[in-house]
Amino acid sequence: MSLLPDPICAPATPLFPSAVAVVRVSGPGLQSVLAPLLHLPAPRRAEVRTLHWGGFQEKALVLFFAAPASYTGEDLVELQVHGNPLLVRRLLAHLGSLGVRPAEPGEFTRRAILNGKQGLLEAEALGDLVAAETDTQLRLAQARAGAQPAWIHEARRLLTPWMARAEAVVDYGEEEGIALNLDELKIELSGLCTRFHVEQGRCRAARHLRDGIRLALVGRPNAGKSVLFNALAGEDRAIVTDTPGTTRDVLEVRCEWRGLPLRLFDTAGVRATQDPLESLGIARVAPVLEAADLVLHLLPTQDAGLDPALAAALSPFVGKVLEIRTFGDLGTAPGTVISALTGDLDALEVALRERLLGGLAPDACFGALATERQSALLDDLVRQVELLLGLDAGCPPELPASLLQGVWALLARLTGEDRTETALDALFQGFCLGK
Ligand SMILES: Nc1nc2c(ncn2[C@@H]2O[C@H](COP(=O)(O)OP(=O)(O)OP(=O)(O)O)[C@@H](O)[C@H]2O)c(=O)[nH]1
Ligand SMILES: [Mg+2]
Repeated sequence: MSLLPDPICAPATPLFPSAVAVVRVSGPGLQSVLAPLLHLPAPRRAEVRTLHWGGFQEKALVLFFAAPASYTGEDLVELQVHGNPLLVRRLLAHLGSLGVRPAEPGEFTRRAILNGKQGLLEAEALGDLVAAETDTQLRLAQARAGAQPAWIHEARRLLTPWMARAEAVVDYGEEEGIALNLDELKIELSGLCTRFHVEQGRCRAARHLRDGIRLALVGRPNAGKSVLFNALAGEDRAIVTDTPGTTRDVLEVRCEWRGLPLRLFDTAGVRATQDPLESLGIARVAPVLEAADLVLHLLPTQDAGLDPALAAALSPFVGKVLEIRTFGDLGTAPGTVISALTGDLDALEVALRERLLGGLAPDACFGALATERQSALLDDLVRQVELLLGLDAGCPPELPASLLQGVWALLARLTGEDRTETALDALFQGFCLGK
């Protein structure tokens, strides 16, 4: 029985009318598989070939990457044809008749990982790169796409000699009387633990940036919500007047403000009212608060207290409410004071960084771990190292050894070197075809 993977193909560009479309083929022995359609050029030399099939004749620019020097580690062919979706579908169907089956989403990258051409962390970064919607998200993904984080290498270098000893302890400890020097181990691990904590902080911040921040603007009528909404969005989206109760519907805009990817929501001013229209607008505020990552409660500097209706609306969400004093050009108040009208928003930037990024600047998060999977494993790593640091001298010698092996195994899961298929399955569910 042959264990060779079957050849796969997919469009690597969207199926829309465009100048050029790219069809990718990967698999072993593509020279002979594709022989009925074309004679492949020498590896890495772009050459034009006329492809004939089913009555079509298409001039294609052909690139051949011979195994193992390719994205997937297998023979890989890229056919650049005219960007007609029907043409691409016909070509893919013909490839099917040659025994090349359609690829699953992410299958090219899956093969790249299985062939050791790509690490799991880099593949996850690639997924983020394709999905990024703002400059920060692009930079964040690019910083991770290039290489494995240096701190993982450092952790491995530090742990390697200890791993050998741990194995000896687990295998022969009892008979041979071998034990780990726990004090020495703890000294080395405490530096590592500090580094893991730093990475945890960067990771928490990076996740906010990667996922985007749902930010709701709430306050009494005329608190300056819509002016701030427009200022953060960088466009004149919301109507602003000095009539209280101007905004009725919830307005939403996606933007990046000072490096923060935001999904901003402007809402109706909350107060007790008899006006049926205004009440309808106010009824729409609670679901926005519910779904928000962070609620900015805008309170004008001249206000002494809260309208009871507003206080009641905010009370279920106190944990995620940040108070911002508006109208800073007309008065002062304790706390974070801004004036959206004059563009004085520096205090808001500081407050958002503090609250969401643990005080970090967005670009300090570049290269940090950022997916849910990575973040959960990083937390597990910290817990495992903290368990080791908490061991006392009288513990059985196998305990530090097996905890140490646990740390090592978690690092391998993080980088994908343990080749768990479930991690790959989860990753590629979100991938597009041809990637
Ligand atoms: N001087 C000054 N005026 C402001 C400031 N922010 C808003 N305003 C003015 O206050 C009025 C109300 O601003 P909006 O942004 O529409 O207030 P809102 O909170 O959206 O009000 P509703 O939609 O009615 O709930 C407008 O005349 C704004 O120009 C500020 O920082 N300084
Ligand atoms: Mg408004």
